Amino acid sequence: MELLRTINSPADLKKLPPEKLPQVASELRAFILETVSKIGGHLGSSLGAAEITIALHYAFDTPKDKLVWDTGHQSYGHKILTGRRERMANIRQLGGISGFLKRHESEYDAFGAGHASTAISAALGIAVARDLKGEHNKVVAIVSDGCMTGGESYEGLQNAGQVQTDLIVVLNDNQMFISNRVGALGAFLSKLLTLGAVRNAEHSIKTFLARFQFWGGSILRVAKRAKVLLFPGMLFEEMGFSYFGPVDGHDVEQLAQVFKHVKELKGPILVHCVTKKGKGYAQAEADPYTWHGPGKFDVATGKFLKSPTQKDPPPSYTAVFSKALLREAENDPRIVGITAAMPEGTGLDAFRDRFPRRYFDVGLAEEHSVTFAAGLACEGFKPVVAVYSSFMQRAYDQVEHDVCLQNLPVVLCLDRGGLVGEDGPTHHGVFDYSFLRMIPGMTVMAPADENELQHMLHTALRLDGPASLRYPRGNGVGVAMDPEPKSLPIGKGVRLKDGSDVTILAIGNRVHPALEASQILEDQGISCGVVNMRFVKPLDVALLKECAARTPRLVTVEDNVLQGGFGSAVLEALTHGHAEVLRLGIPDLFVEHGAPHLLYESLGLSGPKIAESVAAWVPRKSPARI
Ligand SMILES: Cc1ncc(C[n+]2csc(CCOP(=O)(O)OP(=O)(O)O)c2C)c(N)n1
Repeated sequence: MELLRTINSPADLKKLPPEKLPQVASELRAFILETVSKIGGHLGSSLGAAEITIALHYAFDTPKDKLVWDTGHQSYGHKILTGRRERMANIRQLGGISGFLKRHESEYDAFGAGHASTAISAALGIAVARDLKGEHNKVVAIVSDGCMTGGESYEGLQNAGQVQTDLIVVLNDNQMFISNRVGALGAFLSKLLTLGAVRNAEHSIKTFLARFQFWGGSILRVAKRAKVLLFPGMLFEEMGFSYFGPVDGHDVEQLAQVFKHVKELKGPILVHCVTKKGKGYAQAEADPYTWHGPGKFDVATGKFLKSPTQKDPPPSYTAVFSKALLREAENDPRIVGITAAMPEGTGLDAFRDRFPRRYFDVGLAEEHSVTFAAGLACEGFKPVVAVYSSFMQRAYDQVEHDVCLQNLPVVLCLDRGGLVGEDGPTHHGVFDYSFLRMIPGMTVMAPADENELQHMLHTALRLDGPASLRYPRGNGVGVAMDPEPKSLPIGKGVRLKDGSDVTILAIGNRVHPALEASQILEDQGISCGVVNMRFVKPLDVALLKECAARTPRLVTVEDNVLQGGFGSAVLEALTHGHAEVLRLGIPDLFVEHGAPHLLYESLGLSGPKIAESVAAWVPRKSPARI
């Protein structure tokens, strides 16, 4: 790490001669590998973007020039070069730096991210603001090919083409998403590469760069335009961008030169860089899916280090969903499975392998996935859209306008509901109860455990209207699985335990912590009932009133924001002073990253913490009972 140790800001990087940049790249990779191997995190994307990162900071004047990274999972190199090398040791850990980009973390993080396809729009906004202020800095959006499949990227491109301000888009084309690339854009980009365009373009770029200094900017643009038809980037040219590439995204010296030159050009520019995901680590190059976001591993052998876990852990919710969907689909040919670029993450990969004709990976396009499902439902199919809770936020209008308004039987399966952990606030799935329950006609459920998940899927697929079920990241609670799925009564909760002092009304993956809490409370002499409400909507109002009649104190527990969530629904239903209600849930703030159990603990949502809150709220009957 001889060179990297001396780089504490991009200014230090710029002191190096260009021929030293390859060494910086290899040291940067080694550092990223060492960091991720110890604590897990995103790996392949940052390894692949090493040279682009170095060349950008070398060629541009950051932070005055703004780098806007799409998604941010490829930004480890950027963090290391911008003064956060020492802090990488606790990236994604509670109290440590984020695994994505955060404006408050560094002046070099021009725009926060975590969700895909926002960079071009954000960069255009920053560029237009620069123009309005009469300033002259450069703005660069760095977007990988997967993020280009999200509709917002095209919205940004077409607007930038119209505005014609100075904006550089670096397309980092590694031919991979998390999983294999899908979609027509990929086919288009691949065609450019198989035409031998990289080699040809390298030559033409060299001649182009050599001639550049003799041309004025406007002559250059005309000359470039004249070559449009010969150039492979016609799509982008047609959208008003000047296209350069494909460029070898691992030739750091050439990249730095290209960036130095394009930054002098006027108008929107797109530089198409070809890279390899996982570059420099053989295992990651060979299996980019596994190495997209690995856990701890041994760098030398590439072997994953097992953390001490239970001997036979319960299956993950994702695995249970995956299996349950297969069983439903075996019996009903109308079921189709839809994912937005996350087949493995959502468990839809098994469906893909079993029913390839009924499986659709639409790319990073959640909005499209939902309206596409609505279209299928119009024609009698039963679409299951499997998307992470936080990414479903993208498709809110589609859920409301295209699905619910037409009462179409689309099933939204929201994985990663609740606090997801190390990915942090961009990925926590803590808003869906609120944003779904306000839509007329929507059925909103959350299973308490993996067994209930299979029943809820079965139930949702038999509804004559839209439904959502949300379940958490990680393993189930270890309950026995019923051999056959069954339909649950709609809008009905179940009383799990009686109590005479207080009743906890719990939903989703807070049901089992609520049971734990009630046991702790019993030990303290507080008689605590527990209800698994199962449905946020329709809410079991009759059961609520029954509980209120038994114990005048009710506690709601959810891992959704308190604003408008399950507890709010309970309050709305219990008018006219039926009961006093204590609501436990996610407060009105964005929860930081960290291990889920630590986050649940710190927010008072673990079993013991729920018990603490309830005990503090329920008046003691007599000192003897304490
Ligand atoms: C809106 C949204 N949907 C899904 C994701 C999950 N996700 C993160 S990175 C990624 C793949 C991105 O592929 P690409 O842009 O090609 O980047 P690469 O990892 O290949 O560098 C996906 C699907 C996300 N972050 N945001």
